[in-house]
Amino acid sequence: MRVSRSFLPTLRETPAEAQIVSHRYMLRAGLVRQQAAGIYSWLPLGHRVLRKIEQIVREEQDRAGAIELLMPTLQAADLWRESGRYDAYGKEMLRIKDRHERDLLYGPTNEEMITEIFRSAVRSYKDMPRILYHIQWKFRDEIRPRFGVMRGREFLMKDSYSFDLDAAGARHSYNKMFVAYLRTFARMGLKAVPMKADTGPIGGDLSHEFIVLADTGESQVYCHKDLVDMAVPENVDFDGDLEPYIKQRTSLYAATDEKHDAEAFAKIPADKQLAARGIEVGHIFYFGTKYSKPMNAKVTNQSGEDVLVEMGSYGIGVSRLMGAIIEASHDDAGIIWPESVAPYRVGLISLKADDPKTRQVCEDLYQKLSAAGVEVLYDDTDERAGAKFSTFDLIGLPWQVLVGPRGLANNQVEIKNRKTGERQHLAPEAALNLFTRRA
Ligand code: 5CA
Repeated sequence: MRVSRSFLPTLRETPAEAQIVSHRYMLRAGLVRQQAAGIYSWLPLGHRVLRKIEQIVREEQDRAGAIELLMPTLQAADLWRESGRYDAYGKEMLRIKDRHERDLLYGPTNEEMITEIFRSAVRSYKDMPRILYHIQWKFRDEIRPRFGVMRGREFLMKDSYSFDLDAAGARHSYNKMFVAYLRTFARMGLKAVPMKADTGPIGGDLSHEFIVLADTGESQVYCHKDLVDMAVPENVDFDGDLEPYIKQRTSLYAATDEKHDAEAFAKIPADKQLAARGIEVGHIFYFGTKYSKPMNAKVTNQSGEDVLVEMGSYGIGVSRLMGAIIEASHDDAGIIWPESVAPYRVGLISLKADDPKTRQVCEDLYQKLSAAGVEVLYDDTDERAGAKFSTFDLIGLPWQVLVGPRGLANNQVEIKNRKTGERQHLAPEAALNLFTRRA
């Protein structure tokens, strides 16, 4: 993408309403624009990051055996009357009437709808177990939307739902999502710790929140320090026994405020106690027959008996993750994107757009990098170099390639690593090789 043809509305001033660094940088780097309290447009750069986060979530869901579908944002109130949650959900639910005066709602979550889909299609143990998921916008009329996309009213969620014949099967599905989540967050450069959590309006009695530690987080959490840097499971057989992965973590103390047990926490050696703030990026629930019972979702088991399906649900805050990643990875100059979610991998910066040689080398690098599949944002404008440096530091692409007449006099371009600040001076062909030769 050429900056001269792009839509990158960055801001020089720090918007007064933004209290935390991720919100400030998201507005300043032109990732999002607020349209109403807790409701955002995703501008081109932010949209690219959102799609990348979504894709990592999708790949790890698929790897764990979950199946993607897509449900609508609007739901019929009658469905929620079946489970009893239409009245129970309260003011957080956005209720709408259509032209026929029928009650609709903008989905805050999808347990009812997925249970309806499942019960209408599956009758037999032969089609079990299954985990279904979608990545779809949700609306919750939060009383205090804040911190930008962290606590929005409209937000993007990945929500999965598992269907099993019995409690043991449901536990295995829960474990699958538990392990998939560890991998998902690690791929985004995040250290997310699973912690015992409250179930709130979703219900059930087994639940973990996945928490990214950050001083600006909304949750107060307590855990054993060793959980923070624990290695992420690799080469997992999702059909095999997953309990060891789970036990390795749940045998150490970790709980959110609501589930905190001060006595148990005090038993952790003092130097391993961690009381901190954190961001909830995921939340998983096992709630058995809470929805299948009122909604009469039954299947025939191997013995020919009709049994209620055992269910769980598993959420990831896809849009919230963008804020969490920035909270975890930034400096005073701006965002530092991990390569896996960066909107572009390389920023190619022309230091003198009207110099013919500079232009020629930039154009050549841009063509060749693009042809090799490297995502490049090429600043071909005649803006002064200093302004370009600060914009590129702000938007945080992992690599900058600086091309100008002074370097080219020695046949060199400069490569800057945004994270380490390291600079290398290379011939243009060597710079090209650096990015096109990929493991
Ligand atoms: N049905 C279950 C699991 S699919 C559910 O809705 N769980 S939840 O309420 O915990 O939400 C799942 C995830 O969505 C949370 O862990 C959080 O990361 C994200 N989330 C929840 N509310 C918001 C919000 N207001 N703004 C941004 N993200 C949110």
